[in-house]
Amino acid sequence: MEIEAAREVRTTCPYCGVGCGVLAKVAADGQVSVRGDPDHPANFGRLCSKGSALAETIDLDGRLLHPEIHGRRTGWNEALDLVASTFSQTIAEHGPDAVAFYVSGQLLTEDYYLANKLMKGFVGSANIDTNSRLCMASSVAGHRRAFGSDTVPGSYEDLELADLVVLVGSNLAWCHPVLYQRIAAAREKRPEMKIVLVDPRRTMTSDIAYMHLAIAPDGDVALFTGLLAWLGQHNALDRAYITAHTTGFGQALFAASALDLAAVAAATGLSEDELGRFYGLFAATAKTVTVYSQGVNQSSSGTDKVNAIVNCHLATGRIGKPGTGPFSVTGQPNAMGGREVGGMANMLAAHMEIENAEHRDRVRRFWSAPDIAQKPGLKAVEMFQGVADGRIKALWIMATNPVDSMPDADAVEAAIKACPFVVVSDVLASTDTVRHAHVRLPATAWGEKDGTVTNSERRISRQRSFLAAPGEARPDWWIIAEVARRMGFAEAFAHETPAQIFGEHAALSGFENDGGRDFDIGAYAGVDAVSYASLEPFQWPAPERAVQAEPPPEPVASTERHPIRFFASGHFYTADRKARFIAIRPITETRTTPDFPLVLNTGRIRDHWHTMTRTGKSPRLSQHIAEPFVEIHPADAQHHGIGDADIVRVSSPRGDVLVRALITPRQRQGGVFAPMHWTDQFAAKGRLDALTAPLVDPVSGQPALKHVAAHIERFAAKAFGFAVMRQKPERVDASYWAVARCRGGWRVELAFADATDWTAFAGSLFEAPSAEMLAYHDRDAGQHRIAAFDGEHLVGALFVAPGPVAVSRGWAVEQLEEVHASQRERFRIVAGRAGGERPDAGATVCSCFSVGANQIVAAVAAGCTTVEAIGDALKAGTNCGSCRSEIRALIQAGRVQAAE
Ligand SMILES: Nc1nc2c(c(=O)[nH]1)N[C@H]1C(S)=C(S)[C@@H](COP(=O)(O)OP(=O)(O)OC[C@H]3O[C@@H](n4cnc5c(=O)[nH]c(N)nc54)[C@H](O)[C@@H]3O)O[C@H]1N2
Ligand SMILES: Nc1nc2c(c(=O)[nH]1)N[C@H]1C(S)=C(S)[C@@H](COP(=O)(O)OP(=O)(O)OC[C@H]3O[C@@H](n4cnc5c(=O)[nH]c(N)nc54)[C@H](O)[C@@H]3O)O[C@H]1N2
Ligand code: SF4
Ligand SMILES: [Mo]
Repeated sequence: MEIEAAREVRTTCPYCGVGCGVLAKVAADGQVSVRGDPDHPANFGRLCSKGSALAETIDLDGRLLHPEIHGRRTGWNEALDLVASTFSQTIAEHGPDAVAFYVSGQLLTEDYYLANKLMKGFVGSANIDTNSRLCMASSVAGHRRAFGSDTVPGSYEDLELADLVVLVGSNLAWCHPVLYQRIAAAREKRPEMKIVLVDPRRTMTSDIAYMHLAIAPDGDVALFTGLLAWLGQHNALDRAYITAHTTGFGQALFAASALDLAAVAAATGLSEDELGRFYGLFAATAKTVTVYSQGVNQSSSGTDKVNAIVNCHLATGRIGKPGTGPFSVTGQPNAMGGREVGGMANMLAAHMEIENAEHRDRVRRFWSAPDIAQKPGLKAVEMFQGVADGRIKALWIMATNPVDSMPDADAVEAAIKACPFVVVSDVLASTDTVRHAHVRLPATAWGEKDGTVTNSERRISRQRSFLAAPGEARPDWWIIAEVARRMGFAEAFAHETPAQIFGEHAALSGFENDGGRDFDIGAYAGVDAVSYASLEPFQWPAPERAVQAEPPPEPVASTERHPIRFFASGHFYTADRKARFIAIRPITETRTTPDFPLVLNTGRIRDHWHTMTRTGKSPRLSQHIAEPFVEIHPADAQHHGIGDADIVRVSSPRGDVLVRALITPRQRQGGVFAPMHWTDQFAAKGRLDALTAPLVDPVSGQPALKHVAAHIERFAAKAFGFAVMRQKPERVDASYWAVARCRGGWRVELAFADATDWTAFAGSLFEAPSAEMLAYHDRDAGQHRIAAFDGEHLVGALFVAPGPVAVSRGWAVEQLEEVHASQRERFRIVAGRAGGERPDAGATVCSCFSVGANQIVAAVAAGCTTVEAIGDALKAGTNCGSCRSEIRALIQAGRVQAAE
């Protein structure tokens, strides 16, 4: 037999905006493995837990493999014809603004470019918006107000060169783990480097922080306007930079001076002493980078937060120089690419402005477009309101799951259900959004598709396919081009490869661009297939001309590894080429009420990605945190009568969820935090966005997803349960359930409002009528254990108790893969204290080597006092390193205990 040599393909991770290079290998037997690309300048070989587990997410389980109309399988021709004719007809009858596309930062640039071209140039409406509205819109708006363009000035290297890194509303350790690791490594080399974390919660990122400012929700505008005033008072300004390269400083400083330090302290919930120490540190450290993310963007004052931060950098001239700059880190793998193609309702293409007639004319001529959109379209929240009130009659959703991720998600779901025509392009056959589509279009997934993405430091990298497209799945760009052709725009959508699309996009960026527009990759205009195939990661700008025309070349390249930086010597993209200070007055807003007295803050966990459509497939990633939870401060928990591991109902005026209580002093008092990831596919009632409000930032239109008034109460469960089983349960008849993938099958956490017939319940859960059932019941104690066997193999086991079930999760999961040869062995599952004879590994900390918290605690007790020693003893933390901050926290907790 001939053995095929394994192929290794250079591609890019499809998760976060760090944009790590990945080497994917398909072995001769078809097994896929991945490792970090040592030559990629984003990660130099590193990958986090999610990147490392990519091979576990590419199976075909649950994939949408054929086009469907009203749930019926059909061929591409029929589906595409129906989409094209319905959109055309709707436009003919009701005008171009009666249709809309809702797209995603997870599309590749080529897909995104065509979607935007079709809507803005050929439909003639700007009703294309994207989940980036929920993610990056405030940064875009802030950049445009200050710089005249949506430019991220710096590079990742600046995070390593800085002496002070201020992380604002960013849980870098969990959400941009490889960047976090780069900073942690730099700090290990230069211990004088300091990190300040500004976050209402003490997240895992605080692990490397010199100072954690547990700011009050939305206190950021006050914090940074206070800083500007302080810099002014303490003579810590770069007057030369301000004079030469900026306008509006006087007004900004005047506005900032409206609050004195005591008022800033009141608005931020920080002490004057804390403020003084932070302000002094900032003033004294020339090499400062301020990194910010959703704690800044997802706010009703998001754009002001961005400009309050940018103001401080402009005032100190800390921009564009090595180790300096405001740095908005992007969430999705192609959030930046989406901005480059103008995929938002208020942008055009190639960083041109829809409000600018000259720009519209230029794009129209370049595209030979009949009907270029004349005005901005509906932004995400308005778009779904437009769907709800019937203004939008045909909607096409691509690569996003708004029924779970949009604020006021129940209203969004109702709008989608009522919309006359909904098309969804997705890779899965059943998500909370896909299930409402009239037409389902199967898209190729990561590993099957080709194109480019741009990461947070403006670096464009190739995603390359290494797997064949399954079933009839097709790339998103192909689907869009086919629909466009069928709508009568064949000439403008004649592209046959992603390379042709990228070449056109690059050409537009350079078209009539004499240096007046920041986004210019004209060097790649009309790139040929061969060059595109071997395209190396590059940072923009990459203009066609070697030397820019007057004004002098800008941005300047540094001498180190030649990263490109903007704005060291001014040359902003405003009319006078000066940056604008924005005068900002902080407004303090109280959203809580006596009925909803707590601030609900929402966000992410380390090992899950958004609505879990991919990470939910990985047993390793699903073990880190296996159910939805709410973090509550001990004082608030006590006040509301909530105990650890209780089930809690979190409600807002819009809806409620049922989640597990996690009581921790890491949470600020007066607020609670819950993750956004759980959907109807994974939990009984975990869709967090059913609670969030469609309240948006007035400038950017980005929703305030981190500040929602909420109420918590203990759910009075009569019984709790835990089960493991081979097959995913079809239906779970319990008030609370959360299902997660595990090795050998699935695990379910349960809680019940009333006791029930447990044997019958187990039967319905395992759906194995012919299985041998073994049971142990202690009715007085409310303890029940039921196991079902198929010969020597466990089909499922259910453990019920009156309080949170104490069985070892790790032990129970292992039983699924073990052989239970004798009746005696089988009976052990239900007899005695299940797994009691073996130590429980505890909640998974290290996903790569499946090491649990209890194992680490035991190793600490046995004398391992460093992360390295734990690594030597257990291997934990030695692969991707994403868990190193958690290991360090466990070591510290061990030390505290030892000292007590
Ligand atoms: N593991 C994982 N990584 C991801 C993702 C994922 O789903 N999972 N998604 C990616 C995407 S699309 C994005 S956008 C990024 C998001 O990355 P991050 O923004 O880092 O993540 P979040 O958890 O949404 O929010 C960050 C922090 O903001 C804090 N915060 C809340 N309110 C405030 C406030 O008023 N002020 C301040 N200063 N902080 C506040 C929260 O407590 C939280 O810790 O992550 C990306 N990376
Ligand atoms: N409460 C709360 N809500 C939030 C946030 C928050 O912090 N708090 N964060 C917001 C932010 S920043 C973001 S970015 C959003 C993310 O929210 P979503 O975009 O809704 O989340 P995903 O789960 O990433 O959805 C991606 C969808 O695309 C599908 N898909 C994957 N690959 C492809 C492909 O190649 N082609 C196609 N056509 N489909 C594909 C997946 O199966 C999935 O259904 O959530 C927002 N919502
Ligand atoms: S940090 Fe992790 S999730 Fe983000 S791109 Fe790198 S490997 Fe992927
Ligand atoms: Mo995002």
